[in-house]
Amino acid sequence: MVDFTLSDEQKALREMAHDFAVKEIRPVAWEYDRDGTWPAEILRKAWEVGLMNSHIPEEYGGPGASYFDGCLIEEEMAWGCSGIQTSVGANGLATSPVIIGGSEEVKREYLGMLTEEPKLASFCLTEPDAGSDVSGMRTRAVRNGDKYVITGQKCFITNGGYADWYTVYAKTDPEAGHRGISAFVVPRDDTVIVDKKEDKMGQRASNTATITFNETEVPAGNLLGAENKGFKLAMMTLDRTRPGVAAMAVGIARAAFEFATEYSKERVQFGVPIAMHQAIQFLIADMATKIHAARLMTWNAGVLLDQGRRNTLESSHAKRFAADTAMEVTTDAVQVYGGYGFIKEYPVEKLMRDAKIMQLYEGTSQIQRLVIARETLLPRHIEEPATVTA
Ligand code: COS
Repeated sequence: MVDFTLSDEQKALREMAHDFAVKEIRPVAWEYDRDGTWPAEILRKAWEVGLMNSHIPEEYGGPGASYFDGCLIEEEMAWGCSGIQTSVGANGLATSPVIIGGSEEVKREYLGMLTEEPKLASFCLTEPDAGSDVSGMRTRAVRNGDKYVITGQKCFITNGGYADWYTVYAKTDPEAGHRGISAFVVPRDDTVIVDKKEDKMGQRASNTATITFNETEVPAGNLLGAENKGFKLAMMTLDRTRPGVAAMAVGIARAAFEFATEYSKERVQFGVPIAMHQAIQFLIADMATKIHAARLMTWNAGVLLDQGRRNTLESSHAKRFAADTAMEVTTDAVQVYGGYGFIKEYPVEKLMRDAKIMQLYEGTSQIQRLVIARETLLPRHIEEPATVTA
């Protein structure tokens, strides 16, 4: 049976996340955006109430929330501020490969580290010359006895400047393309250098850094999954995290939609509130439909994961549609505000800037279309175990 009704527990969870966004995030969101303030205190509070690390299983000290429940949280928190939620949620991206591929010892140590204290971890895949083309990465990991030595540079790393450990992808067989990549857990030490904090268009409260690994040594046991299977681990991770990004995009779009709707009832032109004009009504109607569709796609992609099914296609549908929706809806919200929408004193210009990254990170809208086209034209039947531990 298909039923979109939330259970009482899910309603309570959504309400809790919404209250947090109202009380802790919204009051500072525009100020943090202006100043690029690192939201340390908000991260600590989110950790305390269980809105961080939601996917870490209970056996490692986490709340063990479902992917669907994660989507409910991410929409509400991003409604508050998607930059702050990007920082709150980034542990989910870094821990997913550990949950899928880490040994029991690695899970206990590194997932435990995040649940015992409000610490951070970052996902290091992208490089200056390897963005969409993951297999073009140059970072190397060389086995040396019972260690791997990692050397290379990663960029656009969310929370990179504040992370205590990193999930790092590196070439272990440089001649083998995507079949020569492995993933590792790398604790931060003196050989891990934070090179640069980016000054971004939007999501300015989140930290985005360049990280250099300078002959960083990790125990061989920090390998995630099998050697040379890191590409698959990255793709399985993105299948699991893209619904959360889609949920955030829905949150941004909803925030813009609410501001625009309220404004359209107050702003008077030609003697009536502009909401009385069909030109505005049609903009509002299209926003509402797109947000509704994006949320349903997001929920669908999350539910499939909770059922233990591969959701590559649905995850890309949701990410692509919700990200494009966030961009379109925030742009239209600025349009509803007219000239005022372009002014920083009004709320929607921040949302339009924030929305842009949704079409870029965790795979651009073009990469999502590429995945959708491949899955549609040449459906793959990948046998995907729940974990890929060697
Ligand atoms: N789950 C499991 N395995 C997957 C998979 C998935 N979702 N997608 C691909 N694979 C496997 C394939 O089955 C194939 O396996 P074999 O080695 O056994 O043949 C392998 O991975 C390579 O797949 P493919 O040929 O599709 O790889 P490509 O390099 O052509 O394309 C894209 C992969 C472009 C889709 C991928 O590189 C990608 O998603 N890029 C964007 C990266 C991204 O999101 N970056 C943002 C960083 S995080 S902020």
